[in-house]
Amino acid sequence: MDDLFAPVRPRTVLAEGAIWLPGFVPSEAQTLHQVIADVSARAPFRHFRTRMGPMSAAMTSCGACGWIADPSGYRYSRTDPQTSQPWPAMPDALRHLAVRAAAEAGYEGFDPSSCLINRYGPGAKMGLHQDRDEGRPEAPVVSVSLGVPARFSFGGSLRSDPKRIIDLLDGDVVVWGGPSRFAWHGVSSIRETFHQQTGAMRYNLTFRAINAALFRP
Ligand SMILES: O=C(O)CCC(=O)C(=O)O
Repeated sequence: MDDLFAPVRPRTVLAEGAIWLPGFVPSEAQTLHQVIADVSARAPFRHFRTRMGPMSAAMTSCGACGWIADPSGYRYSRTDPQTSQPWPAMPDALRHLAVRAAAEAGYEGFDPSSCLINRYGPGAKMGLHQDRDEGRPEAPVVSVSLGVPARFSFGGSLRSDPKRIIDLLDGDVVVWGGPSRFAWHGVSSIRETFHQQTGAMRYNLTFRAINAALFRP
């Protein structure tokens, strides 16, 4: 039975072009966990090493391009540098979810070519950043949260712009595009807590359309 006293979390416009859809995916959650396991069996989670050291979130990708980082910087690649193989194809369950969420937020015809899968353990975080390497500024970013909660900061196109701080729960989706496409955003350190399906972990799926011609191999 639903918890009658659970706070109502209405869909919320975070800024022009950016919308938070609380609890958008609960019925698909089981399938998504299986899909994450299948993708990571072929393209294992890893902590990319940047100039500042290893990233605290472990990552993998599926789709035509995957996001990668190394001491020379950040970019997309058509192959997984760890296996030298193309990234696993994006499973239909993921693609359909992203297309449906984008449409719900007003972005019809979203065609994601990359899904970055982040895995955060307790204490892992993601610093404030913009997504600006995709070469497809007209396409939104679709971000799906699974597992334990995360505190998400969402600002404007300047780093110094004021931020909205929201708690993302299992099944929440945030979509940003249009005037918010280059909004600064980040995730605070994940608190040690428990989720029935993911234990202490949080997973985030970030779907983006990429201009693959800009990236090789
Ligand atoms: O984990 C999140 O909610 C955000 C992830 C993110 O910003 C990214 O992967 O670029």
